[in-house]
Amino acid sequence: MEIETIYQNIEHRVIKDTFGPQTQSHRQNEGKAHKCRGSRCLVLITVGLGVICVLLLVFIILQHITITAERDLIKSYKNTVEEFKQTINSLQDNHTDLMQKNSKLESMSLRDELKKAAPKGGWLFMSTELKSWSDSRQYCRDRAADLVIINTEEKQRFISSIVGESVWIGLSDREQEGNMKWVDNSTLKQGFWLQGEPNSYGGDEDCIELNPEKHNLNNWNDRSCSNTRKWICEK
Ligand SMILES: [Ca+2]
Ligand SMILES: [Ca+2]
Repeated sequence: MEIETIYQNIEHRVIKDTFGPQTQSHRQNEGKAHKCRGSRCLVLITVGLGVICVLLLVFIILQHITITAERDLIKSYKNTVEEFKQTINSLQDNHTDLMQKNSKLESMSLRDELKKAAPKGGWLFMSTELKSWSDSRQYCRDRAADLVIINTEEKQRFISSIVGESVWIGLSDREQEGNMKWVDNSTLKQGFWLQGEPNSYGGDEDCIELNPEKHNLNNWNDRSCSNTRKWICEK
C-alpha cells in the first residue's frame, strides 16, 4: 500500500511537472486574449461613437444650411412682395394722375370746341356733375349765363356730337303745358324731337334733355324737371 501511494505521488508530481507550466501559460494567453478583445471592443465603441457624432454634426450643419436658405428665401419673397406692392401703388398713382390729366385735357378740348360753337364773344360750358333742370339753370345764371339755346341745325348737330350723355338744354313748357319756350322767353320754332316726343309722360314732363345716343337731329325728350342730368351753359 505504501509503495502504491508513493507511485501515485510520483505520477501526480510528474503530471504536475509535465502539464503545470503549460496550463499556466494557457491561462496567461487567455487573459491576454480577453484583454485584447476588451481593447478592441473599446476601440470599436469609440470609433462607432465618433462616427455617430460626425454624422450628427453633418446632419446639424445640413439642417442649419437648409433653415438659413429657407429664411433667405422667405426674406427674398417678402422683399419681392413689398416691391410688387410699391410698384402697384406707384402704377395706381400714375394711373390716377393720367386720368386726371386726361380728364383736364378732355375738358379743355371740349371747352375749346364749345367756344368755337358759341356765339361771337360768348362761350359754352358743359358740366361734369348732375343737377335738376332748375339747379342747372341756376348754376348758369350765377355765372351770368343761361342754359343753352339750340336754334339752328348746325348747333344741334355740333352739340349732339360733343356730349357723351344726356344734357339739359334751355327749353321747357313749365309755364304753360304744351307751349315750349327757350330760357330767353322766345318760342320754339324748330324742334329736334325723338319720335313720339314730347309726350309729357305721366303729366309731369316739362323740361327738355338732349340725348346724344339717338340720331343727331332727333334726340330731344321732355322729362321730369326734378331728374338730374349734366347741362350746358351758354353766355
Ligand atoms: Ca310738359
Ligand atoms: Ca318724354
